[in-house]
Amino acid sequence: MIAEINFDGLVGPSHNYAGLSPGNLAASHNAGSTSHPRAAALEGIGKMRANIALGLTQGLFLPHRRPDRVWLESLATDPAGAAPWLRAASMSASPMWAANAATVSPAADTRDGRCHLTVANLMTMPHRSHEWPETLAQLRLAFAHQAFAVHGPVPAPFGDEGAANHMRLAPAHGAPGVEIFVHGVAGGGFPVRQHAEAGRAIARRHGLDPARTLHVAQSEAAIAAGAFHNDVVAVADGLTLFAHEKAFAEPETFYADLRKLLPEVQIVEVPASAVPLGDAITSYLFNAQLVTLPERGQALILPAEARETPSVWSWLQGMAAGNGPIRRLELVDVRESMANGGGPACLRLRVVADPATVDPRFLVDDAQLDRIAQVVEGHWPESIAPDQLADPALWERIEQARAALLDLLELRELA
Ligand code: SUG
Repeated sequence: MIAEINFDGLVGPSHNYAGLSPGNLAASHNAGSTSHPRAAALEGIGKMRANIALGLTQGLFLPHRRPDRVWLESLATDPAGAAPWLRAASMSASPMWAANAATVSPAADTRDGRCHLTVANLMTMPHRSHEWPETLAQLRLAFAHQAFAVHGPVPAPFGDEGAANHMRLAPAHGAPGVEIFVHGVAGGGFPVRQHAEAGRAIARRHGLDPARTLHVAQSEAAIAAGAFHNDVVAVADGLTLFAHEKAFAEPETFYADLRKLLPEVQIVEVPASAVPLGDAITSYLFNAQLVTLPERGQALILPAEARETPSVWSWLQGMAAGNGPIRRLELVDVRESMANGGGPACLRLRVVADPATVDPRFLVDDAQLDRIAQVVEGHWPESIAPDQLADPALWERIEQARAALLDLLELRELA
């Protein structure tokens, strides 16, 4: 049975605020704050439980080795000798943002009838550039079944940040769809993280029909305002595209092309006059999980911050009361991740596949989440202040916490 599985990245025990992502305003603003890894991971687990309660299938990706000694070694240093920023880059818990793990094309869209995944190279930000080898190792285990084809990263210099810059619209998860690759051209003063050539290369690798694939540019205004990924200003599911008026460089052309391919598409565009770009970005209105519920209808799983932003909340209330496709709003509290610029949608990677073809160690239910929460409560640091990143006792604690999780999940081969 084909379903959409949301794989959430479990927040790792090294979660901290080092301000490593220029252009990500929340992360820059919170640089130097004290983080709370245990609370952060429990918030993420709470979000997974909320998804399960909605009847959705839930999967999990694991935190990576931190500090990343292998990466530091390739730079001829180690955690003790590395400059503070490099050490921080080796300690980031950024793999929690699973929307940046890979780009996924479901089997119904691909030439060979397999579900294709390309691991994201994340090469623009140093602290994320070393994620892909461990992500790839997890993808190769989770999706070892012949129903899947797992690809290595797109080569440099074409930056690729995965599903955060990819959308899919289809009448049903298992039906052929239209895939949309979104790239940046210019970002005002901020870096552009998704290169157009990366999307084109992935579409070719995945065997997508060029006639049902679109490549569109983000607007420079959106990137300059803090939309470092498309999923900060747009999200799609089923036949619904939910986007800010200022998300795309040429919205009219994009919408016309989309309507030609998918006449039944419903484009819910939020005007800047109702929700200014700045409010959309601070509230992460669009970094919501837009999901089709088993009993039909769509729900938007939003960060609690959406309710605290008056323009956003009033727009949402109007939308839910109207006759559009999105009628149900669910709020989740992922504040620790939000403070680093990662909302509900950043924390998950959608894979459309038969759950029976996925390695069950990467799937979770409430009972398994109870066991994972116990490991988090017993092993994750309560807090990390910036100066602790240099403390060998913290490195050891983080390494032991991950080992306890691998033991529980019987995934010691990832040690
Ligand atoms: O890449 N933050 C992440 C947030 C990723 C959000 N993902 C999506 N939009 N899909 C990033 O900017 C901050 C880490 C730090 O500064 O320590 C960070 O990497």
